[in-house]
Amino acid sequence: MKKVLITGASGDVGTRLRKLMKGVYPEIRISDIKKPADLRADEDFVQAELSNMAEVEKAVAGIDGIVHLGGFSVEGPWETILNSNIVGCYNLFEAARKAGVKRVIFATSNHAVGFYPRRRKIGTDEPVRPDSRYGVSKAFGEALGAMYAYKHGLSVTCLRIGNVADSPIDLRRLSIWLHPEDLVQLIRIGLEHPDIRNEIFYGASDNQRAWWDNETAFRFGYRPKHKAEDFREPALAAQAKLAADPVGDWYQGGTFCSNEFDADAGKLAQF
Ligand code: 15L
Repeated sequence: MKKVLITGASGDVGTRLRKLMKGVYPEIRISDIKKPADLRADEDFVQAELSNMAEVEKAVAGIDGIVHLGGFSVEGPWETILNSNIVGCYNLFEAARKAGVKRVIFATSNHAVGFYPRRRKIGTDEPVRPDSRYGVSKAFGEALGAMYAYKHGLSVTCLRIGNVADSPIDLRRLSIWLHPEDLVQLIRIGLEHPDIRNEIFYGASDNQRAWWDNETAFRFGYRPKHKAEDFREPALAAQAKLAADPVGDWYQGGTFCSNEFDADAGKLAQF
C-alpha cells in the first residue's frame, strides 16, 4: 500500500484517523465534501461530493487503497441517504474499479443488524436486519462490496462499526464501543492482509458485554487492546440519567430502532 485515500476526513472519525494514520503509509490523501477545519499545509486534500462521479474519480485517481468513511453517518431523510450513501457508495466503488484501486475498507455500521435483540450474540453470517434508512444504506454498501470483490477482484473489508469514542458513553456502548486505535488495527488488516477477498468484521474493542462474535476478525489477527469494562462505572452512571426506551433498550440498534417505530409493528423479536 503506497497511497491511501481516507474519505469523510472532516467527520469525527475521519479527523481522528488522519492523525492516527499519519506516517503509517507513504502517502495519504484525504477527501470530504468540506475542507477539514484543521487542514495542514502538508496534507493532500481533494474536495469531493460523493454523489458527483467526476469529483469522486478525481479523489480516487492514483490511489492503491481506500478507507471509505464518507457519507451520512446517522439516520436522515431518504433523499439524503440516497445521495450520500447509496449513490455515493456506488460512485466510490465504481471509481475505485475504474482507477485500478486494489483494496477498499468500507465503514459499515452496527445499524445494518440493529434489529437483533441484545440477548442474542450474532456473527457476520446472519441476514441483515437494518434498523433505519441509514442501516439499509450500510447493508447496501456491504452487498455492493461483495459484488465488486467477486466480480471485479477488489479486496473488500466491511467494518461494522459500533461506536468510535475515547470511552463508552452508556450501557449500550459498553457492548459496542470501538477505541480509535483498535479501529486503526482493523483498517490495517484490511489494507495489508494477503488473504482478504471480501470480509465483514465487527468494529468493536475487547468488550466483555459484546453482542457480536468477531471470530472472523480474530482469524485475520485482530487483537483489540482496549476494554470497555475499564469504563463501566462512568458509562453506567451516564445510563442512569437516561429515560427508559422499551424498544431501543431491547434491540442492539438502540434509538435507531425506537425512532419512527410503529406501535402496532408487532411483538419485539425474541431471537
Ligand atoms: C453509527 O453508525 C453512527 O455513525 C454513530 O454516530 C453512532 O450513532 C453509532 O452508530 C452508534 O450506534 O452508537
